[in-house]
Amino acid sequence: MAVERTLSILKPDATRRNLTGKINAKFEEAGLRIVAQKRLHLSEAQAGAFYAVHKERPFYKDLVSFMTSGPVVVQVLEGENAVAKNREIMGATNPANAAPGTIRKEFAESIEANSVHGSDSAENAAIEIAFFFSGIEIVG
Ligand code: RTP
Ligand code: MG
Repeated sequence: MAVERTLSILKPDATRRNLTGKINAKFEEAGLRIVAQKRLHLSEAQAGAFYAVHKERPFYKDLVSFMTSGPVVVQVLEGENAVAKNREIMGATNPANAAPGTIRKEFAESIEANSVHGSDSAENAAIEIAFFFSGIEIVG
C-alpha cells in the first residue's frame, strides 16, 4: 500500500471547544503523521474558494459562514492509505450516522459543525494541500 498525503481541517467548532489536541491524538493513534500544520482564520473569499465545488449546493452559504466563524487548523496528514484512513477516522458527515469511536461521533455538534474536513480522493488531496501549503512547509 502506498504512502499518501491528505488535507485535514479542524473546523471552528473544534478550535472553539479547544479540541485540537484530542483530535490530533486520534490521527496519531491511527498511524497518521502530521507533517504540516497551521492555524488560520479564513476570509470569506478563502473559504468560498476552498469550497467552490459545493457552490451550487443549498448548504454552501451557511458552510462558508461557519468556516469563517472562528479559527481553523489546516494540516497535512501522511501515512499508508491516508485519504481513506482519515475518512474512516472522521466518520460520516452527519454525526447521527457516524460509527462509534470516530471523531464526528465523539465531537461533532451537527451535520455542518462536524469538527473536521478530510480530502475525499488522492487527486483532490493534492489540490487541497497546494491550496494551503507550499512545499517547504511540509516536512515528512
Ligand atoms: P468534508 O468535505 O468537510 O470533509 O465533509 P464531507 O466530505 O463528509 O461532506 P461534504 O458533502 O463534502 O460537505 C462539506 C461540508 O459541508 C457541510 N454540510 N452541511 N447542512 C447540510 O446539509 C450540510 N451538508 C454538508 C459539512 O460541514 C460538510 O462537512
Ligand atoms: Mg467533502
